[in-house]
Amino acid sequence: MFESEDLINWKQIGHCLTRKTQVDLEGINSSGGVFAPTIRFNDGRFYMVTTNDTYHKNFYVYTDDIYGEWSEPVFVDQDGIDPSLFFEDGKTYFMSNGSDPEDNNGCIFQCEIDAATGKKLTESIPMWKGSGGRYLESPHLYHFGEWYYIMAAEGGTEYGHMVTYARGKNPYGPFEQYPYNPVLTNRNLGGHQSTIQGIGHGDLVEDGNGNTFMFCLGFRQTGMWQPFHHLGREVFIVPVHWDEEGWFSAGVDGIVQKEMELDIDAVLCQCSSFNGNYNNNYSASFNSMDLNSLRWCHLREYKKENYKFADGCLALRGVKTDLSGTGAPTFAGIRQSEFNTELNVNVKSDAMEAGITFYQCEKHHYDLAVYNNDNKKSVILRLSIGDAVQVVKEQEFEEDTETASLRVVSDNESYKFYAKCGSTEVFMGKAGTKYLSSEVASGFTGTVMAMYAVNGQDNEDKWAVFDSFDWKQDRD
Ligand code: 6LW
Repeated sequence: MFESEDLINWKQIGHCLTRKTQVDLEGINSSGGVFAPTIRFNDGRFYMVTTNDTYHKNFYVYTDDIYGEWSEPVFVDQDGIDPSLFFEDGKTYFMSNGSDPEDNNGCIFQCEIDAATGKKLTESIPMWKGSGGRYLESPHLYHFGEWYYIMAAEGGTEYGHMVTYARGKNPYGPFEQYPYNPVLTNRNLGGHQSTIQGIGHGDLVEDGNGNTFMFCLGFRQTGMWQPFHHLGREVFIVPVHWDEEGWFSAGVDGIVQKEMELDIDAVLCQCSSFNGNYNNNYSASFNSMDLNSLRWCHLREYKKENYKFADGCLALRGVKTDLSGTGAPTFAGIRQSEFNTELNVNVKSDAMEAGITFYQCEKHHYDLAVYNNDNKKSVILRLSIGDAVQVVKEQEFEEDTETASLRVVSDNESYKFYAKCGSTEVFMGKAGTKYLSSEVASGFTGTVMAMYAVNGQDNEDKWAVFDSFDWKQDRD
């Protein structure tokens, strides 16, 4: 959850799903779990509606305090994914994607529910079949002036992605589609014209000063001729312009550009991608992030007994679960949100293995770690790329050395790994960013840079102490 006063600078304020009773991720593969959350507000209450794609159930949680805890899940008995809510005249409309039983083509279905219980009050009926693109998803309904607008994503969250819409006089339609659909897409731009691709999943917002914007997701491929993205999807904002007939257009001629100047009353903004902290240089260290920081990512479950933070150091106790499974290893990471990064950590470890990993999913990650084996302590660089898992270099600790300094430098193309476990720093190797990309590893989420620890048994009281964690990124 992020909040902003200018739609450009964002501050993380919390998470919606923080308890196993809301969503149980045990055993779920990366990019499983919840899909496409939508936030809506009505009558003093915030709602976050989403799909648990592992159990194929649509549900929402709600809160009356956006800075506090969210409710237990309220399930809605309608199929499909990418649900959304629309509130009007005391009615709550629930919509999600699906396929029309008549012709099995994509279709948006809608029903009315009791917002307090999720109980369906009307049948789910087909309301719009999109503009004809594949994978009709991510529906949202709006009411501006005399028209209801239904907006959706088509093409799938890859290079064919696009935003389309239609309008009608009734919340169930019939709807007439925008004559110039897709209203927003970069699918017709080659990488040489824009490395911003995969634009879809639009959602409209008004800034209270008469300006309308569209938020959407997309990704940045690593280079103009490199159709690979390893940072996951990112949030983009583009301006929306209304014409006299009540149609709207978005972006610049329907595309998302890296930056656009907008001279409007309330918000002078550069429309670009941002990741919650719209600053060119990001940094983090134990000076600014203790264990309570909202920015930490863990895998599936945070077993807090295995994490200690004291005197500016983070101590991790490994469990038997390692990075290659779908359990909950001891893991504390931050999302990598720029191509250019440098990560430096010092670690003193009694654990079987402990260090840093650049993690895309169970089968795609690069690990630079201290390994304790039969009284020999060394630093290893292990590359896991699908079924190819290899320790590509091992560097033994020099005598009387207890702490290893690990360093990783990345750019669009590669990660370079270094280790100092004696008198000099050693180059351990390099690995391509493309093998952590969604195009190679599949999935939707981006790379997480994390500290981790693994032990031979679950109850081994062996810890790894990271006494410094210094991470900086730079937007090119
Ligand atoms: C999202 C769906 C999709 O729910 O990806 O490719 C899913 N399409 O719209 C995860 O973002």
